[in-house]
Amino acid sequence: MSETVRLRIDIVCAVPKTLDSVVTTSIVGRAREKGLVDIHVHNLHDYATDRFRHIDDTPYGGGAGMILECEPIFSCIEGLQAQRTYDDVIYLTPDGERLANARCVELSMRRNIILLAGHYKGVDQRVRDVLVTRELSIGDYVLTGGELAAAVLTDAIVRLVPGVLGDAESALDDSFMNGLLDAPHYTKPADFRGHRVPDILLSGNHARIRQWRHDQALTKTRERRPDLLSENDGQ
Ligand code: 6GU
Repeated sequence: MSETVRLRIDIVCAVPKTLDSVVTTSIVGRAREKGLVDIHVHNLHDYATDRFRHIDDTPYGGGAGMILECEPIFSCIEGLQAQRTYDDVIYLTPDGERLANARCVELSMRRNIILLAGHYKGVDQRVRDVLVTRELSIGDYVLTGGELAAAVLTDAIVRLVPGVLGDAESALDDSFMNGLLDAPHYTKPADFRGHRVPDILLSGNHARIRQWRHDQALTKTRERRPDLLSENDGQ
């Protein structure tokens, strides 16, 4: 409760319910309770100007799908920017830069960020031209809305904020953190239905265990993601 807030995330979206569980449960919920991160979800319908609270309209030039209008998005985001300075306004969209670990690390060190989740066919281009500083996609597939992508990004960033993970080491050993996939893990029992834990892990020789884990990580990365190795030449 008494920790200082390191990162504030404002999520602007059309379907806030999608984000409830991510923001309130597990590690992200605990980080918020500890006061390490501050997460606010804003419903674009609250910024609609008509009494039907509509926030989207048909596209100029015709075609299928609805486009989120400028007015509610500008009103919400400019209202936030009047209260504090934001380092980034990030639009979640399948045609954005594909999210990778390095970007999550960078964003975890920001002070205030806004995440804008699109919906339907996306937002009016003028929102992107004027308000947005960065566009991110969470992978090469299409979701029905950006809310789940915003939830994924929030989870990935928050766990990297210093103090959020209990064991300070654990984020450093993750897949991707050192450019390699993670080594295999085992817990008790040492023999489960005849499937034995590798002897090396029971040996108590920590130098050899560290070497074994590194070798395993390297082998797995070579097999599954050789593209990661070409970026750091295998060590
Ligand atoms: Cl950020 N949004 C949507 N709607 N679909 C996606 C995505 C984002 N990233 C991958 N697919």
